[in-house]
Amino acid sequence: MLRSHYSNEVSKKDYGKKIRIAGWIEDIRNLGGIAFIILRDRAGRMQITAIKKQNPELFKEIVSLTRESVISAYGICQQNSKVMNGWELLLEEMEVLAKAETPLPMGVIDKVNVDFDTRLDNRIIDLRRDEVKAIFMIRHSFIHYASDFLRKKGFVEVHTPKISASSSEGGTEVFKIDYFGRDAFLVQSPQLYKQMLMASGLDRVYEIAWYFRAEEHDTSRHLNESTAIDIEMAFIESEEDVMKVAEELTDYAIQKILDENSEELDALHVEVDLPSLPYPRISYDEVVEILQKEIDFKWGDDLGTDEENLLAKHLDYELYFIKDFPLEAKPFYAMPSGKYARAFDLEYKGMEIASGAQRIHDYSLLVQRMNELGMKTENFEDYLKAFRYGMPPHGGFGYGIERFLMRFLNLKNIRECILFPRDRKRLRP
Ligand code: AMO
Repeated sequence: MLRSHYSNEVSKKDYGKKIRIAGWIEDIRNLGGIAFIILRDRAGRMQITAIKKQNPELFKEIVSLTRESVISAYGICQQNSKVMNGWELLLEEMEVLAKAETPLPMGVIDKVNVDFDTRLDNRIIDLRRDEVKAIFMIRHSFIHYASDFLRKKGFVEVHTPKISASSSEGGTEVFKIDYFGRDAFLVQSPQLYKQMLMASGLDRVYEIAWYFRAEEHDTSRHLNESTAIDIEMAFIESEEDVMKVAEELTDYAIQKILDENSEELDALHVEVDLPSLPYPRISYDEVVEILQKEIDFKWGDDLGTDEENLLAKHLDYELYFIKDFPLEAKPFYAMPSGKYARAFDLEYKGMEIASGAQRIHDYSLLVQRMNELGMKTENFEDYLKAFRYGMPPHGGFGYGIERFLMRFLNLKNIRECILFPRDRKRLRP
């Protein structure tokens, strides 16, 4: 290997021994007879010290390298309480693995503000910055701990098709593609498949899913390609069983991130108070009452960004459920209860981060609802078939990964939370 230690793996027992480190040159301070090179790897930074008279050729080579060039350096790991980490590498050998072109399209450590588009256009370099990398390390933890939680609760990880013959959420917000001369769609969510799987006997499934949505929104909270944690569970008594999974998953993941990612949270200047369980439940009717005190809002109206923000201002908690929505506000598969749907949204600081419901499991009721909404049932033959041969009561949710991160890390734009965002304008890199 081109490295024996990451920067954070060196300990007292390595002092006085030869080690090999590798990474990107962040900075070079050449004082004439001695040079200090700051090398960055995934775990942090470390100092390489090169002394001219010990090896003039090597000294010349290292001080002439451009910033962000990649090297592997070998030498003695020497204790030095005055430098970062308490040690430095006294350079004996070096392999230049890749020279970086100059000038860089954007700086890595410079404090000058780079605009967001330049950052996204140069995302690979952007990701070298601590506060950007931190988002993706926390994202990695969130998905890991959410999966960990679900597996412990008996959920089986599945992967369902992303190319489908019918649209999953109804509506027009689908990307149509040419599938060997036939029309096909990129799925808006795994909704139809995860429900179908409830008739398979797997009982509890989850998917770290891709959503493709051709919505025209150009906002700070919408992506055209996003990821979610989707779950579906059978034999539930009500949507409360599903909400319990959503809140416990959130609580578990937040606790774990607080334990494991303190460095990254510091890099992002994020302080989090762990909300206590259970998260408050507010009915849509209560929301209407609160909103009507301030704005013109009728029962049945959609909760848009402005309404969600206004509501959040009236509440003194950060994570809460809104439940019992008007039936019309929710998709065809949500279980009706009079004029309400047995559906919920999980809100985080005034933004929906997850939504779910108990579903209709009775075939005739499902067909009736689809007819009422003017949907063509012949386009949903495979989905409907799963309801004809023994479909247990079930429910689930879709939990937006970027939405969660955006709120958890107090980020202003959802595009910060996905490596290569896709929005109406951006199809590159
Ligand atoms: P919904 O459409 O509410 O429900 O999506 C679920 C969650 O996914 C996230 N999300 C998005 N994030 C970023 N950009 C988007 N364009 C976007 N659209 C959705 C949100 C949202 O709460 N099938 C149902 C879920 C279910 O009932 O199981 C569904 O897709 O965080």
